[in-house]
Amino acid sequence: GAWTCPATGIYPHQWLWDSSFVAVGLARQDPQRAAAEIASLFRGQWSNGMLPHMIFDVPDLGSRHLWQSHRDPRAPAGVGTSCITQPPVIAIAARRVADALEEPARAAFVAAVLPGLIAHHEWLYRERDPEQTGLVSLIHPWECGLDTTPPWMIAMRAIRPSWWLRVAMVTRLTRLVRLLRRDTQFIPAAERASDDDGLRMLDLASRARRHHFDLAASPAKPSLVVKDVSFNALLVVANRDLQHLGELAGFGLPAELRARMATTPAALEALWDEPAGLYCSRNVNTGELLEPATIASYAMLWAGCRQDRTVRLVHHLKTPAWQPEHPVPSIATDNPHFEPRRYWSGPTWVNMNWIVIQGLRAVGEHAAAKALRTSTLDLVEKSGFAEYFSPRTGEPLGAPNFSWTAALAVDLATEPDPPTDR
Ligand code: 9WN
Repeated sequence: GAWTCPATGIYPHQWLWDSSFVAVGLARQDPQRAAAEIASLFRGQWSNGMLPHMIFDVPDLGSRHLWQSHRDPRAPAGVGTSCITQPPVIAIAARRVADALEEPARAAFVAAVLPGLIAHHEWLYRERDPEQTGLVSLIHPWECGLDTTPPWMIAMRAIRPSWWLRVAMVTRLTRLVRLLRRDTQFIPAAERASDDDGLRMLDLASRARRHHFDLAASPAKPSLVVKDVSFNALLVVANRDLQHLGELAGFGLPAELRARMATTPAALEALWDEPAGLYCSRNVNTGELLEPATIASYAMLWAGCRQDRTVRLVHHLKTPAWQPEHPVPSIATDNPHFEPRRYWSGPTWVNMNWIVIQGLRAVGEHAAAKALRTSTLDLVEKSGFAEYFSPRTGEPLGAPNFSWTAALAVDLATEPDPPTDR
């Protein structure tokens, strides 16, 4: 059909940033199909502009029960969606697809997707940054895309769970959840979120549902509201690409949106963690930076940041803790939270490597970008298109035949003139 699931079995639905990465790869081989992949994401768009992180395909009672989008008047009719979003990679992908298409298909594609893209970016600024800080807020770890990344998990564990989860934890009924978990039917539990973290994430989502997934309507506590560093850094890149698409279409973006977009680069500097020498996400409710810094920090290279901080980011990236046998680990290998086989707590992910490669190129670190491109392609050649990999051994982990691993490997392998080689 017109869209790609992340992997058969464990991920049978459509995810927002997965399909965006898939379109990046398809743009190299089949731009028309890539255009269809992007266009298909607008099936799920809400009337307030939000592009949801999931569009459901096959009936999945658990997920539909959790979100219940069919009860929300803002959700599209006849399409089941989640009620939260994911990193705004879609405008980045759409620009690449547009650049790959020839006229008149290009103009038709841009005209078709631009209004929806603008509406999504407007929603991000209007509803997720009502206080106009320049940084959008996320309300659930699933929104940041690096779901179980240690800083988010640590912040989440500090929140008092709902009564049902407290009872389940005290009576250790949480152990029974393993019997009900869908993901661990496909993937070893040691490579996924722990049972407790999984339940805490469900608890957070069902609480957000009580407040209609509306940040403005949610009580400050207990809730998790985060100014996420890689989400906002990718938003800066996406804003630039949205601007480019507007130019292709021959009209400027709405003035209010442009004004809000212009505030994000400077606002991101407030996420700098001087002792760590890296950028961190911020917990809005406590005001604290969320330690430890993770691979999310390096997305700032692509967004663009202060020159002295760029130097420190690049320096960190080249240290042994970030350069194990198969870089780049999702957190530094010398961090106490590093677990080489568990999901976003250590493994190497091809989508993050791809983002780091774009960032290194953006700051002129062409040798480092070339080395990472080569090591990423070597890893895929050795271990296949796995969802993630052990940064120590290169062992394939998570789902096999994972779509964005394949798509981004295609992108890297078939670049006609990799900037690193110039
Ligand atoms: C929840 C689909 C998605 C990715 C996320 C990744 C994982 C889902 C899950 O899979 O999240 O959204 O079931 O854990 O963390 O980045 O988009 O591949």
